[in-house]
Amino acid sequence: EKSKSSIRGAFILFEGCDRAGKSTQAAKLFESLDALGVPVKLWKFPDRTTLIGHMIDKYLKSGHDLDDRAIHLLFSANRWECKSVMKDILLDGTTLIVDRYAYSGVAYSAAKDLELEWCKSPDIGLLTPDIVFFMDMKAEEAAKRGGFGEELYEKKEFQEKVRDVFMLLKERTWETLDARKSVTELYEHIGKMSLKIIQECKGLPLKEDLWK
Ligand code: Z5A
Ligand code: MG
Repeated sequence: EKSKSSIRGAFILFEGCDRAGKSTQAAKLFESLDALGVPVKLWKFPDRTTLIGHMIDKYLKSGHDLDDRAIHLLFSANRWECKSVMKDILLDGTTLIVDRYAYSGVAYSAAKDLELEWCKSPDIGLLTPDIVFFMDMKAEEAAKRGGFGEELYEKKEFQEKVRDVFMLLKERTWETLDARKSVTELYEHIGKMSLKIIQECKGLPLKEDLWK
């Protein structure tokens, strides 16, 4: 058993469609918290470093024909295999910045017309983020940014469907941000909000009730 210090880290999540700037903001937040001496780690899903992550990586890069439900369950399994390590990190007092999570899992699969409730069910009971920065932008505009179209899901019409599902998943922990703003302008808000959440989470129990 881990020693339970009363001060835990915050679970800060970045979600959104492709090229919305999630990884850019996650890295920026990591650097500035780290520079402030806040214990912090950065995590990305899919976590392509694990065995399951390797399968997902292969699927995304090759467009390898895999049953939609099977790949959905692999993305979810990839989160479950990381849960206990993420939990230990947070309970140790380290803030975790996560780049994509179960909301992406549901959004991309439901956009392939799998039932929303079915898509949510394998992730029920995962760690619950304390705040979700939802980077919102139309696929049309995101497509103008670099690197669009290299992987399987990077098609405009599909990304619009993904965005529609994301909208259905909004909860009160969500902060919707206009992802068309400049990196600096977005970060000003994200940095401030994150420091506030980190303070608020201290002493609060860690939640493991995603979608319960
Ligand atoms: N997927 C799934 O199906 N199920 C799941 O459970 C999970 C994921 C977890 C791979 O994800 C795929 O997996 C993804 C969802 C699916 N499919 N798609 N599409 P990924 O996270 O590995 O995807 P990615 O290829 O790394 O792209 P991304 O994460 O979507 O991009 P981003 O992180 O949001 O954007 P970025 O890399 O920070 O920025 C993109 C570009 O825009 C870059 O050139 C930046 O310099 C630029 N940028 C960033 N911010 C700005 C602003 N504010 N202004 C102008 N330009 C900017
Ligand atoms: Mg990214």
